[in-house]
Amino acid sequence: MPKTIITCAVTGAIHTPTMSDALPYRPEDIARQAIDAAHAGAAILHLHARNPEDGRPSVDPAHFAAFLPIIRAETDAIVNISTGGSITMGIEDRLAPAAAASPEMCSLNMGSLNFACHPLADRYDSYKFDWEEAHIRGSEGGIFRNTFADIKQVAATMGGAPHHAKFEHECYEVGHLYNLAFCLKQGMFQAPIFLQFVMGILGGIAADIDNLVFMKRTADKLFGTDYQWSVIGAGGQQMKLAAVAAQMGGHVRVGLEDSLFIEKGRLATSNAQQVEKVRKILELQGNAIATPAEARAMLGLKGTDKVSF
Ligand code: KMH
Ligand code: ZN
Repeated sequence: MPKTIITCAVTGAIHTPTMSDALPYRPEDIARQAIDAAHAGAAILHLHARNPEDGRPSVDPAHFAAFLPIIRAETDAIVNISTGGSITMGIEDRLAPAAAASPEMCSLNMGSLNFACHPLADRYDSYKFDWEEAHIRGSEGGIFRNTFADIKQVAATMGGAPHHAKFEHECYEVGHLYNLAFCLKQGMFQAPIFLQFVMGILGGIAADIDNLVFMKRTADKLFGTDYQWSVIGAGGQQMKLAAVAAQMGGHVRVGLEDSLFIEKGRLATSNAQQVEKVRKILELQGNAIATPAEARAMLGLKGTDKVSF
């Protein structure tokens, strides 16, 4: 069984500060939690930035530059910068942080979808910041746009010279796998590709084991054996799908971007707490955890000496 790569998605652009005191949005907190997650066993850090004043999702490269060097100085974890931004942003703006930092990896969303979280708004009767409620309720009318033109632009900007980034191909439903197969045939990407099955987002495929097997079987049909894959179980399914995926030879992603909880009804106190929990589960069931160096070799990454932060 290959070693299992743990990715930690530290803050994202969906959850808001009122939802959890543990959700980091100041650069020093994003850095601290990313470093702690790496020390707990995360080989890849999937990173978004926030406005340090009010926690609003940000794609300002300066907000990433405030924490990237700190993370690099303290861990050899692989930095994976999001090109997802948030659903209200255009692809040019979403690309800016990765183009500025030239990370070893960046995300690439393989199709458009409704990416909604509006039902969460009814859980709160007041908010820390004035942008939060509109952000949450606004997702009801939003589309997370990732057209073939958008995908091509991210692939062209980040995949070849000068960045040579490896993509975390985020697939929210089975059609996105077919989009990826088309783009692969167009020569946009080089094998081995790294798939991220994003399951449990309102607007995407539901997070259950049947669907995980369906996504895996479809990937086998489309990509043969020349691919690596990982799973995100958003919300309450996070640990269950991680445990099953690791037994199927897949990798796993945890982190407060994808779930604020450590178990049903109990908020996680940090990203590292989720990494520690998933690492314990995986090791108890016989999975060995990959180091950043092992993950680099498995994914064919360019190395930290080639980044720009
Ligand atoms: N923030 C979500 C809208 C990515 O990082 O590329 C999507 C997202 C995907 O976070
Ligand atoms: Zn993300």
